[in-house]
This record gives sequence, C-alpha cells and structure tokens, in this order.
Amino acid sequence: MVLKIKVKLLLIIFTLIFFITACSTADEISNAGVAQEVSDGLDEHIVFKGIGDEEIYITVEEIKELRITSKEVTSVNSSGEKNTFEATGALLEDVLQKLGFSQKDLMGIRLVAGDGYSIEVPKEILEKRDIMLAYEIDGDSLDAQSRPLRVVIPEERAMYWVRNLEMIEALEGVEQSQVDKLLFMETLEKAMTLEDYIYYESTDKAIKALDLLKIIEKNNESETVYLKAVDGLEKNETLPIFKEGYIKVTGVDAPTFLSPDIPKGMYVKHILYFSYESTAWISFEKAQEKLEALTLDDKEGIRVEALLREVGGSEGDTYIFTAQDGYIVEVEGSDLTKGVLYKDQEGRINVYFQELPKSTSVKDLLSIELKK
Ligand SMILES: Nc1nc2c(c(=O)[nH]1)N[C@H]1C(S)=C(S)[C@@H](COP(=O)(O)O)O[C@H]1N2
Ligand SMILES: [Mo]
Repeated sequence: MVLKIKVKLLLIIFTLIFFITACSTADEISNAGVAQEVSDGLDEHIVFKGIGDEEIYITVEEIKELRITSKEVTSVNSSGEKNTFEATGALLEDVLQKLGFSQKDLMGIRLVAGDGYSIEVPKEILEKRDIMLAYEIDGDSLDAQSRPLRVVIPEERAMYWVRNLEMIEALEGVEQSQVDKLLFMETLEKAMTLEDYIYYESTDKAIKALDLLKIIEKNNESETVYLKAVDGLEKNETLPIFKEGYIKVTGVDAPTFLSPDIPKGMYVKHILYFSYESTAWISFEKAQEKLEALTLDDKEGIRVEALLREVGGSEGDTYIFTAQDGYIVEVEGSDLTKGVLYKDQEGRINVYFQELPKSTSVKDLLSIELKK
C-alpha cells in the first residue's frame, strides 16, 4: 500500500517536472517567434481533445500538407441569409485518419472557438457530411476573426461553421433519455422570479435557466441540455453554459435561450421545448404554432397525444396531470387521444377530455407526467 503511494507520488513528480520543462521550452520558442507568428501564422494550431488519452496539438502548417479540398459553399444563418464563397482547406476526416481515427467512430464533437463560441456537431452529421477545415476563403487567407481555421460543413446550417477554431473535442456518447415529465413554461413562469433583460432596444422578462432546472430532481448524470426550436433547429448545449444563461419569456423571439456571456450565435430563439434528463420544459404557445389545431366539444387547442409525441415522451399505462394549485388527476394512456390542451380567456393552459368525468378537466396545468 505504502509502496503504491510512493510510486504514484514519484510518477506525479516526474510528470510535473516533465511538464514544467516542456512548458518553458514551448514558451521560449513561442516568445522568440512572436514577431514572425503575427506575420505568417507559423504557430497557428488547433487542439484535439478526447481522441486518445492526451490532447493532440496540430498546426495549420501540418493541416496544409494534407490533401487540399476546394468547394463553392453557401452558408445559411438563422435569419435565412445566404452567403456563397469558395472554401479551401483539408477534410477533418483526413486529419482523423492520420491520428488513426475516423469521423464515423466518433459519437459527436464539440467545436470550440477562441471568441467563446462553441457548438456540438451530432453523430448524424459526422456520419454523412464532409467537414472542412478551411484556411482559405475565395483564394485569400482567413481574416483575423476566422483564423486559424474555419470549419465549413456544406449542406448544414452556418451555426456549425465555426470561425476562430481553437479546439475539437470528441464527445462521449450520451444516451438521450426518454421524456417522462412535461412542464408548461407559461404556467411555471407565473410562480417564478422574472428579471428584466435588455434585448436590443427592448426590456423584456427572463428567467434564470438554473431556476428552471432546479425545479426537478436531477440524476446529475447528463452534462447536456437539448433544445429544440419551432423551426426544427436542434441543439445540445453544455450544462455549464446552459446553467449560466436565461430563458427570455417575453418580447421578440421569445422564448429564447440567451446569456450576456455567450456570442449571439449561440442564442436559441423560438424554443419549442428544451429537455434535461427525463424532463422537458415546453412552450405551449410554440406547441400551438407547430401542432395541428383540434376542437373537441367547444375546446379549441392541440392534442395531448400529439404534444407528448412531439417531445418524444415515453408511452405508458397511466399519466398524472398536475395543476398549478396542486390538483392532481390520473388518466389512462389509452384515453390520451380524447384529450385537448387549450388556453382559456384568462390565458391559463387547461386540459379537457371528451367523454371522461369532469374531474379530469385540469385548469392551469403545470405538468403531465408518466406514472411509474
Ligand atoms: N467563432 C465563431 N464562429 C461562428 C460564430 C461566432 O459567433 N463565433 N457564429 C456562428 C453562426 S451562429 C453563424 S450563422 C455563422 C455566421 O457566419 P458569417 O459571419 O460568415 O455569416 O458563423 C458561425 N460561426
Ligand atoms: Mo447563426
């Protein structure tokens, strides 16, 4: 036992010594090279993390030695604006091959930029798309905002086209848990602290994202929050970034995930829902925009069943409907097709089941939960 500890200690000391010497040499080199570095970008590099045991450092020079790909590409941003240019660079796949990996082996990657921007590229994209690491645009070297490399993924939206690339992090596969609890944001909001949030020229209201997460008991296992916008945009945000942000619930683009600390490109506007572990927070208003309207008796709204399907809700025998005031009712899974969710004149979200006892009509609905 004592021996083991000693060996470990020695190892730590050796590693430390190694790193200290390694760092100081690296420092000397980069200090000496500063003047040159600015002019020709000799020291420009990116870091790979999570591929193999150690971080891998690759220079732009090394990337330029790989097979060159040139392609006319069109970027489409969140406002639908298009921009066409010629991107020249290497393929991520060729870099990975050199490291003994392939894009298809990865469960997902996170692209991290020097300006604080970051985004996860999911497995589905890694499986079917070419990912370019561009070092030239329209025949010119990159501008200061894009150096050392710009990611270009033709056929995918521009949010993935990360400028100023600093790090590519391989992610461990996260098992997307099934949603078994749905919370209505509009109902939640009424019992929560709203803060003023300045959004361009207006002062809107926002809730701390952390306050919304705190409502549930977490397993504390998942490190990502999934967000889906009404236009179909899907995104995984890291838990640390999400926790520091806000959900803006009034004004233009609401509900929007945003934060004063992240680049605007990371905002998610018009959120349909977001989920963490097995809970989803839904915007009833956006669900109404997205789902087919339905009238049952005189209640005009959306199908309970369609909403649960939209968020990928688990199927089961019994569901629990809970109101803001604590009123609870249980409904059989087979009766869900008879249910309509609608807003009343006071703006409350209610549920109504055709042909079921009046007691199943829940006013001011807070949540729908699968009974376990
Ligand atoms: N480093 C960095 N890369 C980024 C962003 C950013 O803010 N920082 N925004 C992204 C988003 S959301 C979009 S739509 C595009 C915008 O690209 P453009 O400025 O070339 O139109 O760049 C992406 N790459
Ligand atoms: Mo964007």
